[in-house]
Amino acid sequence: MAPQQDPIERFLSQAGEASKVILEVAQKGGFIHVFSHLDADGIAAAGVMGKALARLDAKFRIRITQQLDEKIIDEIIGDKPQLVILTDFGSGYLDMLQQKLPSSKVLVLDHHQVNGTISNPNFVQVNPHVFGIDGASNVSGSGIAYFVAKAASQANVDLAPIALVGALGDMQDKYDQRSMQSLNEIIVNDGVAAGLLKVEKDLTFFGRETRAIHKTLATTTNPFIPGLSGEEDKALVFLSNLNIPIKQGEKWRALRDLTDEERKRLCSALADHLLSKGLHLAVENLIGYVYTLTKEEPNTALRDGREFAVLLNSTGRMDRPSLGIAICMGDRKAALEESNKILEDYRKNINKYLGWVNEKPERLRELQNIYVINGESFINEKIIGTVSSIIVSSLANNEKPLIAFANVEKEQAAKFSARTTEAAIRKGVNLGEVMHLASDTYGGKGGGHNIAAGAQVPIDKVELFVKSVDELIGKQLRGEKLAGNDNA
Ligand SMILES: [Mn+2]
Repeated sequence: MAPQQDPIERFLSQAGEASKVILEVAQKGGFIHVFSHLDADGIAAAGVMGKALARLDAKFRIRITQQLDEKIIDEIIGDKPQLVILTDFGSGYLDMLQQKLPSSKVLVLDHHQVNGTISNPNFVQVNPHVFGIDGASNVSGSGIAYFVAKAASQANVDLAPIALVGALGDMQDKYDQRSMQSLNEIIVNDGVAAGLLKVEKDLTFFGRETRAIHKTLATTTNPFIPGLSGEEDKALVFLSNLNIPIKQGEKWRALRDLTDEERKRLCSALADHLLSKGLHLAVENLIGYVYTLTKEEPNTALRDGREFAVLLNSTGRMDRPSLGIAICMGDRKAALEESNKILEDYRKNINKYLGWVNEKPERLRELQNIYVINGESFINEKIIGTVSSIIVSSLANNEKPLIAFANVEKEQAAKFSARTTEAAIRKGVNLGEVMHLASDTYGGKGGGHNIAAGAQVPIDKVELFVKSVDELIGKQLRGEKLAGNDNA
């Protein structure tokens, strides 16, 4: 199967096929259902698709769910849509979808690993993995939605910044100095050419648009800065020693408010500080690409791509995804004000959960090949993924994946979130494969990416599942092939 054509061209031509289906159904006045995933990327994907459909005067509705299961598919069937569009999920469930939706038109716009094959001619899948493009780092759900929207109408190029926000939400900025590559790079270039994005090198600390500088320094964990990370008082002293004022009148200054000269002073002082602690590698992580949405108001979370992503994520996790979608579709008044409040509550929750895990050492168990956190019914199952993403970067052994779970009481199930690092990936770990296989064995469902994956498992199978994950990861680390792997 030697591809004659460039993978990117083949991907784009498949996006063109999907756009034809949308145009056809919209023209006939057909009813379109968009289903998308609950995280920042899923919400951005739904927003991109929603805007594109609104521009076609299409009849549509959008629903956001945490996962795709048979119950949700049954609800879709009940509404008899002429077209179902799945964004940011679907590729893991091709068999179930085809079985349940034999006669509807279905678009699967997903970047997760593919399970099963498509035999129904009513199904069109746009997934980078099919073309040998890495879906974990080269395009996200929002990006795929963007390429389909752009194929439908060139006017949708103004959605490039939203597509980029989704990719940042999925942490696809993992190339040199946090740059983007492949399909994501095309999105960035589109946004820059349209005058909607500015890409520049700066300190990549989170909160450059909205957070007081000393807080930005104290909350930065990538890189971790000993003596500053987690210590606001020391960050204040550090800035004062550099003669960098932290306030302008009554207002706290954010990183974006620094003059070029102050910024240089801060960078070199931070570099010296890290070098004095022997952290040569961390110095390289200080500076990277930052993505500014130039049409957004300064000092708002929407101005910085990474902050925008966190805001979208918080609306989903706090059960208000429609706010996030409204923002992606252009709403800036009530929706923005409200989502700022949601973001604040979300941050409070995360801090509460991190505090809870740290309160007792036994809440972070270490097995042979993995770490395990049992969030019981204390950690909200919708936020367990965020909690594991934060904790995995602070673990003593960064080659051991972290598996965290919380109870979903009304379904008598546990929701698992698995996270690991590039170091473990290089040793052969693939969490998507492990979560898929182990959940399959114990009557659950799971899958995802090599570096981040999830599963839902019946509550009485939790211990067996954890044991199985530990063993499967062990096999991957020893270079053994896992049985039953049907991934492409
Ligand atoms: Mn995604």
